[in-house]
Amino acid sequence: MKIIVTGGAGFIGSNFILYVMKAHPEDQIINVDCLTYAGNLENLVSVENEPNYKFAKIDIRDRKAVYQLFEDEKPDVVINFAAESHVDRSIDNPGVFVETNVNGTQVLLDACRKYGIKRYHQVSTDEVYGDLPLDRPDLFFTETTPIHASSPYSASKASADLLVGAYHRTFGVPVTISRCSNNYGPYQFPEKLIPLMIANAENGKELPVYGDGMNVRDWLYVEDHCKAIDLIVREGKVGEIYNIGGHNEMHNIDIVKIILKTLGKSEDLIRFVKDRAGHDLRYAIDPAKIHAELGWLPETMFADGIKKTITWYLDNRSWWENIVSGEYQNYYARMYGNR
Ligand code: NAD
Ligand code: TDX
Repeated sequence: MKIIVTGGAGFIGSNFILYVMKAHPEDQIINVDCLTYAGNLENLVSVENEPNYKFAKIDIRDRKAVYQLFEDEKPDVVINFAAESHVDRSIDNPGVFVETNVNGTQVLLDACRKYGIKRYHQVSTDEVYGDLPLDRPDLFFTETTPIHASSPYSASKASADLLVGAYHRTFGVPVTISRCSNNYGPYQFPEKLIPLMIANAENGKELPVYGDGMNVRDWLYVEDHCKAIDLIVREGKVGEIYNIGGHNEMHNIDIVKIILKTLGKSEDLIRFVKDRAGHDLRYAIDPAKIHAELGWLPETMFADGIKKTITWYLDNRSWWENIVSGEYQNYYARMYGNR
């Protein structure tokens, strides 16, 4: 199978490429990524010289370049990870989220329509469902929960999902969509909660917790997400949406405390800061469908996954130090300077 993986230089995309090249060495992978601030080819040095791996520096908004790639490569499958992915950045500057997440998705769908495809898979998020109240632990997102996005990021991801569904119904493009909860693991950019807190604690900087720290996220180890996507692409039913999550809900403050404890640092580093605008209270996925239909279950318990993740960041200091010492400092000052 020839698979185009868009956004393959980012956090989940690079974990997916590393996973799939091990699990299915017979497949050919084309990593399509325009290398925004979040794209890092260092993640893929271990496979960059493999004969079944290729990198194409292409922006998914660039219709001409995308069409040319389809014409040259004739892919069987497209898996779209490429996106602007950080909620805080979408509050700061929503425009690029619409451009990449909505218009970029449409370009890929048009290319699939024009050149034909066996499967187009859209990597979406639980954030398209909005949030759940903190005092109703009995409620979960299912695939039929109405779309109800809160941030410009989640609105752009929800819009993309609607386009994907429309291209299936109207033009018969063979699509699937997955909506996953919060991922953690190696190669996550240190603007997201877990790597940001690890990096700050290691550098003796304050740990900025939004609001009262009681918001709830449902954490999944990145490799479990990758396995689920791989399964959906190979065995999932065309036209279907699959929720992915491992019933692992945690308050943000508890995650921060676990990180500090594991690193042997003081809780005095915690600083409660001004809340995120429109901050979603709780995400919680009901993964019953993917379990019943495809037999998927998460394999990594949070206690093990967070240890592995912290160890990875300690062992790969230069990977994130290069980031936090560069252009990222301007972002950090803008986001946290007056908070
Ligand atoms: P990321 O920000 O780490 O990586 C995104 C990648 O996309 C980067 O390599 C970037 O260079 C590339 N990209 C951005 N704009 C592009 C464009 N116009 N053309 C080509 N490439 C472009 O994101 P991530 O955390 O790995 O998320 C990957 C996907 O998974 C996203 O679609 C996101 O919405 C979804 N998702 C993420 C999570 C999570 O917890 N991180 C959870 C559920 C779903
Ligand atoms: O400095 C921080 N302090 C803080 O309290 C940061 C960066 C975050 N937080 C809080 C906000 C959230 O409640 O931690 C929680 C997690 O924040 P993020 O890591 O920014 O993730 P979230 O907003 O939940 O979105 C993530 O999960 C769904 C990904 O970034 C999305 O791409 C994915 O779709």
